[in-house]
Parts: sequence; C-alpha cells; structure tokens
Amino acid sequence: MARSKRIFISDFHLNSQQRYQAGDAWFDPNIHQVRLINFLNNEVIAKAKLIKDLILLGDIFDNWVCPVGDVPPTYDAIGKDNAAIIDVLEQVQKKGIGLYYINGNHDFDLTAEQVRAIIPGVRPVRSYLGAGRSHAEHGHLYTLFNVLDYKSDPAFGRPIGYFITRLVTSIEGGGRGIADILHHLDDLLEAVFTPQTLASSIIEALAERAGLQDDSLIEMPRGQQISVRLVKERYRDLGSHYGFWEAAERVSRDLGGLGGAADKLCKKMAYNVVLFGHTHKATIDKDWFLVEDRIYANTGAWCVDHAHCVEVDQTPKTRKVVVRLHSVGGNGQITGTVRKGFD
Ligand SMILES: [Mn+2]
Repeated sequence: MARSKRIFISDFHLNSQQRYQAGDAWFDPNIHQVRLINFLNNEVIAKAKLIKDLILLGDIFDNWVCPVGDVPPTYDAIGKDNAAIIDVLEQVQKKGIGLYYINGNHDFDLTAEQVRAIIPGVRPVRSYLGAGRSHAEHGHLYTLFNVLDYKSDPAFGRPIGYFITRLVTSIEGGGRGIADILHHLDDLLEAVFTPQTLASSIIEALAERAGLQDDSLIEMPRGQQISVRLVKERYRDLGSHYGFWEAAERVSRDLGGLGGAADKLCKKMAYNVVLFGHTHKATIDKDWFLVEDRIYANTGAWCVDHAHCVEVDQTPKTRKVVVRLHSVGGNGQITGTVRKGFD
C-alpha cells in the first residue's frame, strides 16, 4: 500500500519545566502529554504504512507565555523539558514518515539549525505544499498582532502579540490560553480602535491590569530588559504601517479567524486546499461562494480540552484529494471525523 496521507497537527505550546511548575504554561503536561504521545504512537506510528508525512504546523514550542518578571525559557530548555515528546517524534521518523516543522508566532525565532539540533532529522520549512494544490502554514502572517514586525522592532522582529502575551500572563487571574487573551483584547478594542493609538493603548491597559508602571521592566532573553514605556513607543505606529483598512482586516483575523485569509490565498495562488493552525479553533469547510471549490481546514490546538488533527489524502490512482478533520479524545484516539473532498 502506498503512503498517501499527510497528517497536520499544531499549537502544542510546549514550555519549560519552570512554567509547568508555575502553572501558567498553556500546555499542561499532566493532561496533554499522555494524549499527544498516545496519538503519535497509535494513530501515526502504528499506521506508518499509510502515512507519508507528519507536519508540525507551528507554535509547537512557546517562549512567549511567561510573566514579565521571569526570563523566558530558551528553546533548548523547552526541548529538554519535553524529552518524552521529542523522543516519540524521533520514533515517527524511524518508521519512514517525513517530519516537517513550520514556525508559528510563539516560536517564530526558532532557527532551522536550532530545531534540527532539538529534533534530529526534522525538516524545517516555511510552508508545506503537496497533495494536489494544497498549502499549509501556521497563519499568523495574515494578522496584525502576530505578524513579524521589523518596523516596530528592527532588532528582533517581535510582533506586539509577544508583549501582549507576556503582559496577559502577568495579570493576576488574567487567564491562561488564547481565549483569555482574546477576551482582554475584545474588551480593549471597543474603546481604542484607531490606528494611531491602537498599540500603545493596548499595552498601557494591559500593563495597568498587570500592576505595572511606565518604567516597570520586562525581563527579556540574554539578560536584557525593556521598559513598558519603550514597548509603547516602539509599537506606536503599528496600525499606520498597514493603513486603516488593511489594519482593520488584519485585526479581524486576530480576533475572528483566518477563513477570509484562506479565501484570498486560494484566489491569489490558485490553491484549492489551505490549512492553518494558530486560532486554536479546529474547523473544516468547503466553500464555493466566494472562491470556486476550496477547502479550508484548521488544525486547532493540543494545549486545550479537545485536540484535533487534519489529514490530507491523495488517492494514488485517481489523484483525488480528500481532507479530513479528526477529533482526538483524551487518550489520544481518533473519536470523530468530518470529511470534505473533490468528487
Ligand atoms: Mn499561533
């Protein structure tokens, strides 16, 4: 039997032991690790003869979720502190499955060299093309708060979402996970949405909720620090970099999802299948209204109650492409499937 299936999973948000112990990491090893490892063993490794590639679709490692008073973990530390998962990813490859790594925003500065040192054999890529006219990437590049931003931060390109995440993680009872971040933003944007004040108002309000002043310092990697004031100054022009309408459209993707970005991409690049992660909202739909016959699927997340994976299969004989969104239960077994195809 030919290997024809590509399996996509994303948004593990693996963090360091320090963050697991502090209880503010999004990935909870006590609940999420056994599910992930069982899934990889039973649904990927055990079915290796059917599977061509396993694609990690971004935000696998996370050094954003860390309160401002602590130094964020290095990628090496995150790798070491999740050795059991890294080990299974190596086993996947030993079964002849290609393992691909695509950066998300929470691991945007993890280099190809670094990821190859942490997961030997992995293939770092910017996007995954294959099986007909299908395209997969993390999806943050279509947003405003999470797109790499070398205009505001010429040295590192950190999106403002980096500081939003650090601040929300520092708010007492501020919550844990993307839904809580969106809750804070929703709340703030009603008051502040003009491009001129967008970024600085968000930082100011979140800093206040975290009990910080303008001259409070945020601990950064490599012994550096940055003040709240400097963050506000750096990102002040964020909205105007894109112009009002483009900024508004991008913010709507930050808040509401990436389906519209998938439509645009299909039109521009003539794809018929687009996969994203990033939103933590698993979905699959086939549309023929705005664009002719396109399938958009989102891989959801593995640091939440209900995990998902997306499978793209191309029947070797007919070359027909089928996309399946699988729900994954607490023990890592596939518990339900929604199928969309071109027949
Ligand atoms: Mn993301």
